[in-house]
Amino acid sequence: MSEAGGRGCESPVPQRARWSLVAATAAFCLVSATSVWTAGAEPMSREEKQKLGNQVLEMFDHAYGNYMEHAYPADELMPLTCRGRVRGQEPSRGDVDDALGKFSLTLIDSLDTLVVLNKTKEFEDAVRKVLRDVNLDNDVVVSVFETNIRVLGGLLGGHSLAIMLKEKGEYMQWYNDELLQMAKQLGYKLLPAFNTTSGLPYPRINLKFGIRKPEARTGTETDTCTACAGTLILEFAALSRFTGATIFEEYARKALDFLWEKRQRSSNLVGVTINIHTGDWVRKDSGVGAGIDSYYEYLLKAYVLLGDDSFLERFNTHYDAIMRYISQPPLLLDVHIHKPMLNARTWMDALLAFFPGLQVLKGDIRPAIETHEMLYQVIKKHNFLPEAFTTDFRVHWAQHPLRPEFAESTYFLYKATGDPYYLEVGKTLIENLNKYARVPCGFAAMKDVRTGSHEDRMDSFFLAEMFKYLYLLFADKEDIIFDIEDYIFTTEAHLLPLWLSTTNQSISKKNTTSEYTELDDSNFDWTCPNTQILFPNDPLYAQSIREPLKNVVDKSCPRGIIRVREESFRSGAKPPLRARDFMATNPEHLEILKKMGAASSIDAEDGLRFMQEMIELSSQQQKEQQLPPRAVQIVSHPFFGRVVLTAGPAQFGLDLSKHKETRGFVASSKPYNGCSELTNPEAVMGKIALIQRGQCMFAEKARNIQNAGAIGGIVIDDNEGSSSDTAPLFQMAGDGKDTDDIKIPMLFLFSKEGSIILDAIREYEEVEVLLSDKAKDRDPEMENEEQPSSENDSQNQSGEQISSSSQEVDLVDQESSEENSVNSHPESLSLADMDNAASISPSEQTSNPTENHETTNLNGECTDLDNQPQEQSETEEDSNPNVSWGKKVQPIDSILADWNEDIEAFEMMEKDEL
Ligand code: DMJ
Repeated sequence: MSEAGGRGCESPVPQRARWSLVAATAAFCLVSATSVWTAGAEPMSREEKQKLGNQVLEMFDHAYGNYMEHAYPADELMPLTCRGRVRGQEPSRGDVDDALGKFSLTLIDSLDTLVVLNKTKEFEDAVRKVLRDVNLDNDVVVSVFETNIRVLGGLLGGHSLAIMLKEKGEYMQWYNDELLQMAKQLGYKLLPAFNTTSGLPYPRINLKFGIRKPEARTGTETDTCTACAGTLILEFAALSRFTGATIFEEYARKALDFLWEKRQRSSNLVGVTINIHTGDWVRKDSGVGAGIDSYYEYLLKAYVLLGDDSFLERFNTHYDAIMRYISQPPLLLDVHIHKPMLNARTWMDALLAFFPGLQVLKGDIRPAIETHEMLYQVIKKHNFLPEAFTTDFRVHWAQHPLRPEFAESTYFLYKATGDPYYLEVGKTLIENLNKYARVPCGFAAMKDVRTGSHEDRMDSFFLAEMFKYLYLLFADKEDIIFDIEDYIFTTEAHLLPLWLSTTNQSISKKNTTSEYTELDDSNFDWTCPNTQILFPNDPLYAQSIREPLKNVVDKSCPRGIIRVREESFRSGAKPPLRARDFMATNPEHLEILKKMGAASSIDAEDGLRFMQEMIELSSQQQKEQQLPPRAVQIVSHPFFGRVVLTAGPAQFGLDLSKHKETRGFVASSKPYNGCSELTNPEAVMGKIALIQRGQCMFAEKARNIQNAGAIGGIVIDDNEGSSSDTAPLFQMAGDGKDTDDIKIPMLFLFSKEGSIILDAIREYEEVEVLLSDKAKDRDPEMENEEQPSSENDSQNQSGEQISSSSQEVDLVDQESSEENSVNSHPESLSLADMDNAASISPSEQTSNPTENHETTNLNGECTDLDNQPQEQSETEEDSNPNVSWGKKVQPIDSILADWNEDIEAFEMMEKDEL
């Protein structure tokens, strides 16, 4: 353990006194570097920083203002249809909806952001609204985790800043701990979730009926995610220490203690999901992203906030394991807890973008800079961080729900290094948000970062976190009305005061004394990061770390960076059979397969990996069959390209991926189904015709509108309420005849997306759209005209909305939309087919269809291959849900089914080893 502490860490401090000092120093160490930095990237002027800060304020106003005007008291804003998302009134989105408890989620999540952004008056109004309107006793089943981090955290953050303001003597003079009382009420509502023998909470709870009552409609779950059970301590301990009711901190500690006990002892890693009754790991893969992320975050921050050394010891133990097994700079790749040298995945999820920020708090700056740089390059490629991306930086899951993690890490890295490079990064984030996510009624999540299409969704964390971190990034001390260093950020960026470390400590003393005597200090890193030592006489430190990674994303070739196991270098040994190379017709391969698991532990390990790769490959194959969506971008006033709808292509007509986009005004065809010669050719001539799905083949519709002079067509689903949010896209198939005569482009929109265009026509009459394979940048002139640069302008902007009154989206439940959805991939390639595709290397075959396929040429450079996979298709007849789909049996599925037994055997083997 080094004692190289910064100011405040220099001399050994008695343990008890250290509790409060630790909290203060952790924050202190983050601020000191900003003044150290003197060179590197071009410094940003104070004016420029202020301009960007003001831009963040204006953007917040646009998001918050539209939520308050069009959605409140609903939980969230639906920015495309400009209305509130009320649970039960929209098609279910599954688990995502468990954050919605009919408690005005976005308002509560935004409370402390208002104060950070210096909107004290608005904060005062917002608190009054929460106290007046919010009901925490709804008959709704909510996620314990989300309710804790967003609502309990939001109330506590609001309370923390309310008492700070009250003490200052100007605002909130009337405030009498009312938010805290609400928080306590909510805390008690969550406690029944902990009624398990393990002490791990149930993942869901009914706010009115708890867990056990028959009306609760929950309590049968057996599993929860590690982060779900391990991300409670900050809010629960703060609640205990604010109120003196110790039970909350006790329960959260118990859950953490249990997780710690259950860590895999040889790797010191935890799995993604755990059985809340038995404590068995249900998913044994382990990373720092989805499902685990904030468990690690809360161990370190619990130490900072509560000054309890046992949390630091746990964190450091896990951190060592993470750096040993998961960190493969600049990548962070999931592994198996029992076999940590085995990668569990070939892709990373966007949630791990918080990790560099946590590494800064830990004081491990180098890998933080590396991972952050890699993530930034992925962002530069796709404008946003896709929900998941492969080790060779292709899109794996294309959505982006405006997550704040990358902005969070950018802020912490700037605080630690003072390197203006991170200000430029923040500027890019702001530009991209305004350019691609801003819609007239708020900011819309990206449905597909490749096409730029939107989803009717603006999550509350966008207001709780994104604007806070972006504003703080550009703010100087005097721009914030309180000292941010006196607070710690929860995982939802809510602010809790560090003085809690010395308040009501009885619980921590009670729970931790015995453990202290057993602590192994050798693993302790007691020091806080000292930026003077991190950047000794070298202000170019961060830049020198980034430099070698400059082109890591652009120059990467498929699968280039994945770790090669040491064993594969065993001299003389044959490299293990990889799933991507497997040929079912190759007897040698079959022989190797048979041996796996039988001969030696190395073979068994190869076997296990092989199975995992097969599963991975299978799911990748399935993904590849999902077709590249197209985009319908509304370009006329007041949209100006800001609303982008996800559309399905056609197997006939102009291929938009190969040709320039088609732009034109839209007109409804008559008859609307387009199944006979149009009676209104003058209306559709030179325009893009809107046609309703049904009654005849897609190709027939295309011919009819083409004959009437249309330059393109959009088929709108007749299944009311259907949406690309809940049903997979398909491509419109021909009619079995030669379709070469169809020259115009045809796209398909589900009903919900289609109704956005129909509503726009009702409201604005002239609606112009762009049909393309990827949303185009907006016209800069229009951009200037429409994009207010000052706070005041934002009101004008939000005045121009898509009217929600005419928008009627019928309710469809998840089940029925799933029934209608297309699950089969009739034209998918089997493994054997892939082997025959001799000109394409195995790694290329796993590429995503809409990405450029890169391979290495003789010069070692990456070149593009354009390898269009076959796509899923639907004809008009296919669309009848009663007609069964001709599913072609996929050899890989049957192979996997045969191997299920083997997989179980491998799992047993793993258990036996424990
Ligand atoms: C937030 O709600 C929290 O940061 C949480 O820990 C995980 N991520 C979401 C936003 O992406």
